[in-house]
Amino acid sequence: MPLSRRSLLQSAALALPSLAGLRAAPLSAEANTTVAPRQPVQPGLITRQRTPENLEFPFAALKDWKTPNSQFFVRSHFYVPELKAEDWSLRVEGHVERPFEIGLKDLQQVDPSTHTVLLECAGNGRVFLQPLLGGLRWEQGGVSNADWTGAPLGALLERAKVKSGAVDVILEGHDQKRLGPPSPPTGEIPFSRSITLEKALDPHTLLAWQMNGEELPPAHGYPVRAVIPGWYGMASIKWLKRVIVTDRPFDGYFQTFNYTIWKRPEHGLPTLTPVTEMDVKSQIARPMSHETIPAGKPYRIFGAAWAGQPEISKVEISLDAGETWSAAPLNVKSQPYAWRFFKYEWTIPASGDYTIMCRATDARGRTQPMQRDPNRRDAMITHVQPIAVHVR
Ligand SMILES: Nc1nc2c(c(=O)[nH]1)N[C@H]1C(S)=C(S)[C@@H](COP(=O)(O)O)O[C@H]1N2
Ligand SMILES: [Mo]
Repeated sequence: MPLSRRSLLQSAALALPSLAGLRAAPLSAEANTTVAPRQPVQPGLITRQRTPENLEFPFAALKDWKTPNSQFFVRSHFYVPELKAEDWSLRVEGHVERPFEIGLKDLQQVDPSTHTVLLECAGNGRVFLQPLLGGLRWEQGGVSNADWTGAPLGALLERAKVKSGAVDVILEGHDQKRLGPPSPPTGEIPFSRSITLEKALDPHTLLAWQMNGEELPPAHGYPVRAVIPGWYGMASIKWLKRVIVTDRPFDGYFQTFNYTIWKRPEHGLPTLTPVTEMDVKSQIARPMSHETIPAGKPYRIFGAAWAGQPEISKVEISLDAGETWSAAPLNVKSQPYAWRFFKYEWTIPASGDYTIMCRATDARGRTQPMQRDPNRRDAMITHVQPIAVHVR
């Protein structure tokens, strides 16, 4: 019996609720999971951890030489302390003749200066380690570059009159926590790190209250943080509380249990050594890994290189997985402690799969290695990374 138009519509309408039910099923299953999907708290940043909030700069979108504050990567171990500028003060003490305390207004009168300084987390690129290790799994974006305005730490140490025999300067943050296994010390410990007295007296070493001309955002250390140019990020203590001068090297948690690499001094015995100065490194922002790019058109490879204090003198590109290398033109803009952009106009020969690499050399003659040095444990990840692309 042929169905009338009307009964067809009726049967379609009857079918609808069951269809809708089918579609709804996976959605409600998702809603039942313990962690509901949320929007990133900082749009434009990649979430690596929600609590505490650890956020990666989207390196593939690299454009600005100075990273906007809203895109600057965030690395916080414990939490973001809620501090008020009016109540904040810093204590300078330890192996000094005249310990003192200073508030923000007075600190801002101490020879303010502005420097562009790149910060890179010592674990940037950790996701590329084989085998994978503990710690945050950064891809390429545990790095950013900004202007910092602050007082030179050296001027404060001068005021405190450092006693002879001083070697280290401990920087202590307001954030503190009872640490987990294995075998943590008792009680809460603040995030803290030491720098050498020599580094503390370097006129570029700042106690900063501004980032790119704005007051420090809470996540970046409000109201005052240290900026230790040329050292990996862990030394640039946020939410600064105390500066403690010592007459012996500091052996705190974050430079013994953590942020250390193996070195082999002359006697050959592996010696655990705190991570300090940055090594030379470069990264390709574009193309991205696994990007498909059109054949028969020129393609601009683009990225950044940095080495801490020494300037970048050369970046080379390989289009054949490291067999052959050619120099990539460097941006004119080059400054110690900041990154330098490079680009390379690639005339794509034919469709197929290509493995692109970059490697930088700095003014000290250091070049990125092809192989990972396992003595570096989970830090200082600078070996050359392959970017696989598909051309068609
Ligand atoms: N007080 C405090 N300072 C800190 C940290 C922290 O967790 N607490 N993290 C350090 C690490 S490991 C890095 S890489 C940088 C990151 O600075 P940012 O969050 O402003 O990018 O801050 C450093 N200073
Ligand atoms: Mo870090």
